[in-house]
Amino acid sequence: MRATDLVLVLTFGLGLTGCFSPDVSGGPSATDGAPPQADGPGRVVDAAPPPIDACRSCAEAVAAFRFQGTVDDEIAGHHGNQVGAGLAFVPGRAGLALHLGDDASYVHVPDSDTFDLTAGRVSLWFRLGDTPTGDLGLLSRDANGTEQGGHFNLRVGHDRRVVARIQQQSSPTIEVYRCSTTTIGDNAWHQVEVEFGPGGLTMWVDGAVAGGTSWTDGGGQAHDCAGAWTGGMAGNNNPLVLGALTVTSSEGTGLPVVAVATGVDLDDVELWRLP
Ligand SMILES: [Ca+2]
Ligand SMILES: [Ca+2]
Repeated sequence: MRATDLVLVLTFGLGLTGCFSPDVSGGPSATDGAPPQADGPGRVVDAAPPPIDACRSCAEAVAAFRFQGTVDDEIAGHHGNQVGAGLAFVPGRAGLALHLGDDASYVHVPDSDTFDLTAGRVSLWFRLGDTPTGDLGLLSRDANGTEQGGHFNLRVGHDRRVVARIQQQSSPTIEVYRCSTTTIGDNAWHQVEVEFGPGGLTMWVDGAVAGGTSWTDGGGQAHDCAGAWTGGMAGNNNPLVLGALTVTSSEGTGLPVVAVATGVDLDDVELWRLP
């Protein structure tokens, strides 16, 4: 186990059940309950409420989870599996949202080669509820270490800052973070968007660029949030997990999960391919 992941294990051990809820709209979204409709090149419109910002040059919708009573993908059949008995569908920002009710329940989406985005965009909406202390895993396509390339995860950190991490198989391992400067402490809907690839790595929270320069994890280790990076998710054969992190899992399994986002509501999780 790498030192970084060991720190994360320790962090999660202290606060195993985190949760929050996301909303993705800064880009292409589809209207809840209706099939996605193209609105210009590669864009899908979210009818209500309107997206915070427009999709930045998206080329193709890869997956979209609206949680209208299911954990199905409405783009290409990358349907999720409900793990645990604590998931529920509750009134969300548009239609229903997914509520993560306990520390053993999350969504597991089997791996797909179409998730191996060289240039891509991940976005979602979340709402913190009665969340425990510790990290709250929003989305993870990760595993312990970096045996495979392109590991990615997105969380609300122990300090309630929004943090994205991407890793690359290398020697030594390349790890690049993006982190918000503001903290999320309310029970309102927030959107996080991350774009990666040749155009660089950028994260937006509620439409504003997340401009933190460093983030200290729950284990006390500081991480650079301003490093340049142009890699993507290529080479990653891990499942897509929603509502937890998989930073200690075995490659390709998504197990075990940590930092389950207990108490968080999630909505409009979207993956896009960028040109
Ligand atoms: Ca929804
Ligand atoms: Ca990893």
